[in-house]
Amino acid sequence: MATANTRVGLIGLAVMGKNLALNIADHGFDIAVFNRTTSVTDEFIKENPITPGKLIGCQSLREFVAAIARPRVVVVLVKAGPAVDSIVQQLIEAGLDAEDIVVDAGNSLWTDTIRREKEYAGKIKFFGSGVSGGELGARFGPSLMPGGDPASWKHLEPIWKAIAAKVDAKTGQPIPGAEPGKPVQGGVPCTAYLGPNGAGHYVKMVHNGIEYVDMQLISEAYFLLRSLLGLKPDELSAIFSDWNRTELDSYLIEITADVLRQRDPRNKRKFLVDVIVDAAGQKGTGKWTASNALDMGIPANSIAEAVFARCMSAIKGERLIASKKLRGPTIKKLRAGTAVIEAIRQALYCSKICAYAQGFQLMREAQKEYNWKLDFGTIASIWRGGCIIRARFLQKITDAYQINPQLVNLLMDPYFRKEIRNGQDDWRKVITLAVQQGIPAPAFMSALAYYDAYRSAVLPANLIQAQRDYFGAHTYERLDSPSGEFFHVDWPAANRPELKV
Ligand code: NBP
Repeated sequence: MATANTRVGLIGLAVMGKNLALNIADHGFDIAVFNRTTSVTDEFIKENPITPGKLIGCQSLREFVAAIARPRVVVVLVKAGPAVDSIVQQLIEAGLDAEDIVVDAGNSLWTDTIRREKEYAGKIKFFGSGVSGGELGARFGPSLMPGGDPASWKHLEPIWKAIAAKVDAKTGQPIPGAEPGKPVQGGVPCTAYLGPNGAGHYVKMVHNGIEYVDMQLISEAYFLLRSLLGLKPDELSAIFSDWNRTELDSYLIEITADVLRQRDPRNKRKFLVDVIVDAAGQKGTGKWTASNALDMGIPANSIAEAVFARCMSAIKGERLIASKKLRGPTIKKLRAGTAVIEAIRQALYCSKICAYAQGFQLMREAQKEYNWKLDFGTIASIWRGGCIIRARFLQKITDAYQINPQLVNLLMDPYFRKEIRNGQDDWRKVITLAVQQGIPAPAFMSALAYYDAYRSAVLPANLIQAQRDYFGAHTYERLDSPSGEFFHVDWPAANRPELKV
């Protein structure tokens, strides 16, 4: 029987769990590990004989629970959904008690986290934490988004702060240099307590919704550059590398430059991107964000558009048939001048600002709905390093919310107002070009529609209200009467002589 010589354990040794366990061990914490398929645990222990903190492989959940000293911190990284409940039930049966903390670090739906916290109260303390950064992030420093009972956070905090990505305190730039067994020293950790129950998982979901738009915008920029200028992938790679030295400096732009210069392993004369099927997959967190925006009545149209763009890409068979039947303009190639490239860069940057504005607007509404007090400056600051959307401009978002924590919309911040003022002529030119030439750019267009609608004192919704009142007696408010006073007209022309023509 194992003896309790550690405070932390981890369950689920797939991509994320293995790497997070090694990261925890790198920081000197002994850690007990368990995986449902026990051969995976054996291999993991065999492959990693020496780590600064000891890895304790367990063959059963009873052995696992016994290996951890109370109060236990058990990090769960199994497939989101019923597997989480199944593991929690089994852990309770194996001996976890009311003082022990189960940290669900998977991509769980925030409402499940709220439900689980209540359901398991008195048996264990259930805590939720988003983890972003993929395999490498988990291994060398992810962005961690914890939410739940503050007393549980106190037990998790030293581990989470140790293993999180670190950024420079002054510049907000990620501190590079982590290696196996040699964690980064110093810097500000990319984690902070975000709020009770589902707050951490909610923020992680919105992070993923923004990630969907970021990726869609980059792919639209790539497609426009390619379609309009006829550039090859390695030439496009050079452009993205250049952009990575501007305000667009970010992990996703950096990996795009890498992806575009990658040759096909089967045929080195080709580029890999050209042999990859143009049908994007999705696991659901973008859809959750978009459908939550619909539920709450928040105009996160670019997030929804990015999800729909993946859906459109996935009906490749239909698109192939339609491409032979449906006519549009023939694309006329432009000369590859720097002006077009810069215009597309500006369009990408302005659209990106709108995507973040939508994500933060959504979180603002959610905090009212769930009675959270989200600190948007802190959220932006813990996304500066470790996560997939890490980007230089997150420092600017951090600054914007630190200057004005009550900021209603990111677009109203003086810095971002100026950036869009500078870039919007180019943004509009690029969208005009896309429309004239018949090149799909749905996220660019939806972001501009968001910007134009948000800055409009008057929208055509007066006509919608009149139509609604006409066919459904839904009533309307008048500009010349106090808000909250509702009117109805007996519309049918038969009853209203002045409507007869
Ligand atoms: P997966 O999401 O692919 O899950 C595989 C793990 O879940 C394996 O350890 C598997 O055990 C275990 N598991 C399953 Br499936 N059903 C189980 C059950 N009923 N009881 C116990 N264990 C069960 O792993 P992942 O990609 O490492 O992701 C883990 C979590 O982190 C997920 O929630 C994911 O959404 C989230 N996440 C993933 C990434 C990423 O880049 N992959 C990034 C951020 C967050 P087995 O070996 O016995 O099948």
